[in-house]
Amino acid sequence: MRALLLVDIQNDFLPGGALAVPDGDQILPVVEELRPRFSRVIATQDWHPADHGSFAANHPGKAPGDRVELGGVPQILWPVHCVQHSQGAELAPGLRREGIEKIFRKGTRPEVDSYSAFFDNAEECSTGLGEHLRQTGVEEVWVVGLATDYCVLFSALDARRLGFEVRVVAPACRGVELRPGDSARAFAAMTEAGARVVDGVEVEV
Ligand code: VGL
Ligand code: ZN
Repeated sequence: MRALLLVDIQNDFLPGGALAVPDGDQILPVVEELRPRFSRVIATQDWHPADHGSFAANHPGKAPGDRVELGGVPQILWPVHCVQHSQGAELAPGLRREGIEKIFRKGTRPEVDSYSAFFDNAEECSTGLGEHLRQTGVEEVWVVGLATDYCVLFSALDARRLGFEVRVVAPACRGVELRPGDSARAFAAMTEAGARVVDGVEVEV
């Protein structure tokens, strides 16, 4: 069985949001067009406490884009974003709620970030997504969302590592592009790991 994984399609990652992904809103029509072809749809939400260690504001003298170590792994510092229960953490208004069977929240522990929908960046804690997919008979995970070069990338890599077939629908993803070319490099890394980057039209009904 296949499932569609909606990665972090949240207000703060849309234009005007705290960590706006350029053209992030343009994935919405593409995502909605894909959805009817999936009987299983699962979402993730970046869901940080206000004291989260990935926020530059929580490191005196540091600015977004600076690098530190967090949870024993390298960490890029971000603007405050997706704070639990804030408007910015809400799923995008243009994203239909009906039919989303479960939402997995990540990045909830202040001491480590979590780009992947499956594990935190230190690979210590599972969100439960992998177990859920396996227990409910999913073998093929179709990944869409924000951002290509962070959460989509790490989610696709972990899905491969866990043994799932992975498809990433490129027109339904956008990247932060801190450095130009980051999204292209992310797609290459996903392909290298055995994921197939597709344009979506080949999903069978
Ligand atoms: C993300 C940076 C920080 C993402 C989340 O969803 O790609 N990126 N937190
Ligand atoms: Zn985050």
